[in-house]
Amino acid sequence: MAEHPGTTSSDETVRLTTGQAVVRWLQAQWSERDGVRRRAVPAMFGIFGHGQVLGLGQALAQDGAELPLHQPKNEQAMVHTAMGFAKAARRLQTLACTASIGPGATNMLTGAATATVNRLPVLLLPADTFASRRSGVVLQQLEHPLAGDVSVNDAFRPLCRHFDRIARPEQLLSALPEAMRVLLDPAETGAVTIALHQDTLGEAADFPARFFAPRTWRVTRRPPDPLELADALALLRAARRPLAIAGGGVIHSQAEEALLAFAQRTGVPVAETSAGKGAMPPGPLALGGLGVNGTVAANRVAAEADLVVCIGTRLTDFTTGSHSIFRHPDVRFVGINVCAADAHKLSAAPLVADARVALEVLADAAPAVAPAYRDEVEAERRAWEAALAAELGGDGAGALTQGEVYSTVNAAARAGDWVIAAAGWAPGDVLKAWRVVPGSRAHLEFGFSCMAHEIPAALGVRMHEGEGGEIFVLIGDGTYLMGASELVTAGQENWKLTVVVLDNAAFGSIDALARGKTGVSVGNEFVARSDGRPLGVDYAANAESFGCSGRRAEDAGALAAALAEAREGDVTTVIHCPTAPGRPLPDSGAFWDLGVPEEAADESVRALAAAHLAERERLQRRY
Ligand SMILES: Cc1ncc(C[n+]2csc(CCOP(=O)(O)OP(=O)(O)O)c2C)c(N)n1
Repeated sequence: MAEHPGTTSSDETVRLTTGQAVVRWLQAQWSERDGVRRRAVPAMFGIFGHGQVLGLGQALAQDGAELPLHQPKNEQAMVHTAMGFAKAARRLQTLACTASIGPGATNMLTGAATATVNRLPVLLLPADTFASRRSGVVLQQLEHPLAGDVSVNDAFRPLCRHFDRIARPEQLLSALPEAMRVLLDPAETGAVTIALHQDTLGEAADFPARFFAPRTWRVTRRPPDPLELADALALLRAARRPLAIAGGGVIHSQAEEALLAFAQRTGVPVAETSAGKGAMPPGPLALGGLGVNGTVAANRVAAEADLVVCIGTRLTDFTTGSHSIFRHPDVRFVGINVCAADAHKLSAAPLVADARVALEVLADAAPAVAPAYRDEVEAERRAWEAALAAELGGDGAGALTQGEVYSTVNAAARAGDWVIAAAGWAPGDVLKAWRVVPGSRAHLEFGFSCMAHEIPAALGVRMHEGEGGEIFVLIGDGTYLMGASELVTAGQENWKLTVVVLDNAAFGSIDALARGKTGVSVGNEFVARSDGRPLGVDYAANAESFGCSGRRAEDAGALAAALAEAREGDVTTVIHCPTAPGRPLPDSGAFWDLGVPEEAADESVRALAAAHLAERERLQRRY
């Protein structure tokens, strides 16, 4: 990028407003890993209001030549877009998101939480009240009865990995570098918020010109400590039935090849978490998803594992089956993670290190498993694949099933494609049933499982990846209804997606969960209050109204044809698939602790609760 004039003399200053300084500084920031350098924040998304239209809008117009502004249709959505971009960039880049004071800012809260939970960097720049209080209570200001210095932006504090508020221009000199440090630190990253007071944004100061010189942030690969490594190797040598779990950290670290080499050299089978989907290519040692949304094969091997090597995973209760999956009486854990808090989970022997470096060292030093164990694992994998294949077909009654939709889309997937899912049946089903074609990638946001993450996140992936492969978005009708408006942005920016809407006329997964666990379901079907008739939303027509191509597919053949057409076309396609309700894929066999109603008038509810408590007693272990 062009350097700004005057960066050579150490005394030189440049007079800029706070907004102009933010815009200039962001353009000068680069990240570097493994010798490859890229812009750390190559673009900004924003919806303007009175809070930042003058201070930041003017700055972008004047100084933002290399910080293009993109317009989302909802502030929450743009944070999801930044997450998709960051996931595709393996956390080495992200986007800035700016929102106005008040509702614009609070619309970003859900996005902030989603990013932080998923350990994905996003830079949020909400406008804030008048620092000078000159204008009194500004439009959209919350007046807190007990604290004069609180604004709605304080709600970001628990949702972010770093929060700051700028009341004077010169505070940027320390605030911006600290924000970037957190964003690019693999152990600390998540949402970072810098709240910008509305009046401060327009206030000018003499900044040292050197502050705006290009700066490269090196993202290092933390090597394992020799003592921690020795402990991990001792455990691997003693293990008879080891299992590895690949989490999102494997993907962020670009450790897929190292993982495969480790597995092939040692024979240690690998199961994946949602964030780690696609870390291990399909093959003999790939057991697929682990836990509640996992495969029977992975869960059976996990049940008898005497050593679990957790790589880049947060070990949520969906992965651990609410602490019920690992049942070997003497099971031990190794935690490979750049984040020490994760490395220590389940009282693991910690190996606080970059996943790729750690796996490369372990692959050279760890022993191979016994052939008999390898055969046993292979038998489990084959049995699962046969059971899954039997379930992926139609239901014989003509209606499309969820399994048919996934298998038809999966059959259309090629190297260079992506699949994205976040809430409802889709992320669990993709974890369980989707084969990530080598050379393609998956993004399952199941840390926060935020409905309406999918389409905006897919835009972020497309923005990062450029033209080329297909980006398949698998969503339920409920999720479409919650967050389809970014389809307009897709057309506006010419970012092509292929969105498959599974229409079961309900919040189907929650409906099934409620019925399965309590016998009753309240408020989950999409029916008219007056007479219970189905709402009959036409999702294809809705998408057409946004400028997309809309298709309706009622059987697998029509879906395959629509997918082929979508690939050939150059606009976003939404394929509306009415699906048979209540036919999920084969159960993983894992336990999930939802809690129980301890009192209920209905005997059948009490019986279900008692059965759940008995399972909890039988299966759950506190390590
Ligand atoms: C923002 C948000 N609100 C609520 C939920 C809880 N929730 C999880 S899945 C789901 C239903 C999703 O319905 P749909 O998109 O139709 O998918 P289906 O369950 O039918 O597969 C709900 C309400 C959530 N995950 N995210």
